[in-house]
Amino acid sequence: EGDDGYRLWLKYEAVTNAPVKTEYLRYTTFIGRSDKGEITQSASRELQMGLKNLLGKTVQETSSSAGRSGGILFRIEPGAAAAQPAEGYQVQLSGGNIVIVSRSEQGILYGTFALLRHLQMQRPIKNLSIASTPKVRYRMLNHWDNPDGTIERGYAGASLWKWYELPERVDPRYEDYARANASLGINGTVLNNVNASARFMSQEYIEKVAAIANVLRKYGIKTYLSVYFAAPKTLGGLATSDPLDPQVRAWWKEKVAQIYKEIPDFGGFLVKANSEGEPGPQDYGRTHADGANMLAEAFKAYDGIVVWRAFVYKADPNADRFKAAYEEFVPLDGKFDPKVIVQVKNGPIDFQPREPFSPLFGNMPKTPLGIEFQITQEYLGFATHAVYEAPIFKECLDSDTYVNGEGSTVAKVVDGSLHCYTRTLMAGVANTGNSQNWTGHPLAQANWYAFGRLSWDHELSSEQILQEWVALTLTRSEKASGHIAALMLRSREIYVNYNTPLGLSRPWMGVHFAPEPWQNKGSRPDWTAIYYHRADSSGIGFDRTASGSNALAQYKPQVQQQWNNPDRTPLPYLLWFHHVRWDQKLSTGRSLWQELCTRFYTGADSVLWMQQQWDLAKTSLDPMVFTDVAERLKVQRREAIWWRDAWVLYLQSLARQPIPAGFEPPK
Ligand code: GCW
Repeated sequence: EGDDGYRLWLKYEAVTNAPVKTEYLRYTTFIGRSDKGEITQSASRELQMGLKNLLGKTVQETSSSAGRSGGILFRIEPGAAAAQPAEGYQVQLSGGNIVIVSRSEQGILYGTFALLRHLQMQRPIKNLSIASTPKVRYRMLNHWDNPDGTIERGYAGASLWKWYELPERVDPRYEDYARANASLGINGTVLNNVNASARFMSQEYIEKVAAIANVLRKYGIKTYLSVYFAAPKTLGGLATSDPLDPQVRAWWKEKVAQIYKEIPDFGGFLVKANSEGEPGPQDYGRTHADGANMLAEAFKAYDGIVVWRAFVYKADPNADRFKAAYEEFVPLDGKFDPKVIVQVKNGPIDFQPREPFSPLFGNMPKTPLGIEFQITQEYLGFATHAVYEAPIFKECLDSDTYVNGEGSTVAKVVDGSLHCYTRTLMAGVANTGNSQNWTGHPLAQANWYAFGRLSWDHELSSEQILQEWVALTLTRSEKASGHIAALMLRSREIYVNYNTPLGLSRPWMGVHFAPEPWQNKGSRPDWTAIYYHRADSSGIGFDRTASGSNALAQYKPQVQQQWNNPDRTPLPYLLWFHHVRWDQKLSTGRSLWQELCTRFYTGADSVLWMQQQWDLAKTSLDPMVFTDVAERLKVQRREAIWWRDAWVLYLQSLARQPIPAGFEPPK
């Protein structure tokens, strides 16, 4: 019987090492829990289930643990370390017990998962001392799930949410979903697509949503909804959806009240407005702030928030899409209601394999800016290519904006420390679906894991997170983990090499996963390939310096200096900012054309190396997982060649240069 991947990183496999097991048995004779909360109840249940599997033992819960030792105690101390976020926790040895301390029930739950992680990794209990607090307050998944069960840019099956059978039937999988998220510290989820259906605002759907919220609540997760800005008109029958219209405002107020009646801890709204054809306040000559503030007003009496996306760009062939969000949003800094968080994609364009950080970070000091990452692999090979994304997230978070001098990283903007705001948010576009293993590609589970862990603590390293995930999910063999870690840590760079080397980007239309660099027609000028790469007979790349679109001017001078001179621009960013001649010599000693070819070819060939690494781990892996990944790597190899050849053949028609020696020309 093989592992179908359903249990993710919560497998709780039996501890077989005798001394470790003996130590664990000594500290797990009871669970001491005196409060009656439903979140600590989940924690206790998880612990019981975990210990049952890890140690083969049934552990009873008791409310009277005074004077006893050898157990695990939950201790809620509302006054403790009041300066710390309530969700933080400490797990340590005290009086012969393992004690999990927090100000809140949620913190106890997170501490419990930290302890279970510790036990799964078979670390010693002697000297046990784990303390952690989240750096970001709203740690959310965004599902792009539609009411008909499809998922926009989803590659792991259909939606987890079975709207047709809700609210009566509550799929047990919702609880496993909640457990997985809570184990990472995720505390919010937006159930539906930002290209939102107004249907979610109907009483019928609010009741369905409430049934899911009832499950998630037990794990400290709040439920949010994406809203269709024109709902007052389409659903409410009003003549307008103008945010300054009193009737419209009253409609939203009423709607929010209706939601809170069913979901008393409702999280709030996520809004995509005036973006890619979605309606919004600009339809009525109003601003994003007018729209967001109207919704914020409807939440006045409640805890909920409004998350307003900054993903906007107009279909202007002469404009640079790179600059659009900054141009629309920076003038609104300071105009948003305190209940609003503006959610910004990590890069200025659209979840490309590599992007510079969005210039909005640091340039709206009076507005809480949340960051949006994409976990689902829209531009990263769907669910067939192995791409470990933590390095993408980290690269952005660690980028220095220089807004308050050196060290003003994106992470410090996002965690609020730079501009002193407390409503901080990190969102990830989910890669989950109803595939048995949740994410389609078994290794894509690591991306969900990495996002969650980073949303809690962005200082964790990609390596550290990966090591954890591999040990919890795939194998504890050191040798095998070494091969898997090598493969995964290099996977993003390899993908970039065969897909978009040297700072190319490819957010064009079509199926979003077919190499069509020649595509020059689309329903909008900025929905073509040539708009982005600007290849011609002289060279390739988008000039964003003063001689071009001057998008660079949106960054602080220190950042501009990194990228404004083609001779000094680091190669990974070169074509993001410069149109470079084919025969231009680069720092590698090769011409641009030769360098591009070298990257396409070595990138595609590196997939062979990935296959070798995976094969070397074989004997330590579950056969089902091994085969699944091995077969996907074969597809990846084939498609890497497909990408390479498409680019090389197309670019060769412009560059008119031979394929460098040593590389076999495409057939
Ligand atoms: O990346 C693009 C996607 C759209 C998506 C949009 C967005 C939900 O191709 O599918 O729509 O971004 O983020 O709004």
